[in-house]
Amino acid sequence: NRVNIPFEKRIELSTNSIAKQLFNIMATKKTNLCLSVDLTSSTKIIDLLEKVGEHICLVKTHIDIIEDFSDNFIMQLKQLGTKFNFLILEDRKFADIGNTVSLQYSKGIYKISEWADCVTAHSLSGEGILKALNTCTNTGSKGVFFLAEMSSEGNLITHEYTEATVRMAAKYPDLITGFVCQKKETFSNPGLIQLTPGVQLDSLKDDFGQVYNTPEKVVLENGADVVVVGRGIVASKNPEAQAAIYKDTLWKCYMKRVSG
Ligand code: 6AU
Repeated sequence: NRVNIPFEKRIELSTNSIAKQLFNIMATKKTNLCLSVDLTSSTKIIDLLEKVGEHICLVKTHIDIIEDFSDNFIMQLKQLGTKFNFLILEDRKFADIGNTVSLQYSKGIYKISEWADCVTAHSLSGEGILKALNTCTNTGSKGVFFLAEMSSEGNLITHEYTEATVRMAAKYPDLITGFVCQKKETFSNPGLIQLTPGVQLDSLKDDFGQVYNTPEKVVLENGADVVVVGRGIVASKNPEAQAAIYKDTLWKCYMKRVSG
């Protein structure tokens, strides 16, 4: 079972270079925490990452919510990634036809393909989306977290949709880093990474349908490899201390999972 294999053993089972790097970072830094920096100020994002960079394996951005975006921000973000050894996931959730996605990925103001180690994408519009992302040239290695399930209440994803998504991903072993999903049964390939959002220690839901689980539930029961925490850290009074708490709690759960 993939969930019982330690990250360092899963490196060689990966066929995507970002998955290999991420497994390696998690194993060496001893953290499976992904911070979702859902802030609208680039200076606030940089300040926060200076404080919490040591605790995370991955930072997740929504680049289109930033009000003072600049190329300098990207440069600083990349520098912090090198300094603290974390990767960057742009949570763009591409969902259009392949041709449009290839433009959204590499053009416009954000030029995502030039700086994001990996991106998220929906399977809704079909395989063309993966074909497009695969064909687009970028500067280094790249990866895709494919959305197989969502955390929000009343989402329209069915079991059949999830299964078809996993089958679609299997055709692009070089490109797929893993799945954004909620359950360990969703896929079995130990070379792929389960990225699970919807985690908070102090809350069960928000006002817009987000559903939260505990670290124990998502890592031990539901098979999460990398856990996404946003407001649990970002909106807390002391993000630095909170990040350390999430990191320790999540890592303990992972250690229990692979040793038991
Ligand atoms: O911890 P939160 O609720 O403050 O933030 C959760 C983050 C948000 C969402 O856009 C994202 O995780 N997310 C995703 C992702 C990562 O693709 C999928 C999903 O099903 N639920 C979800 O919340 O930035």
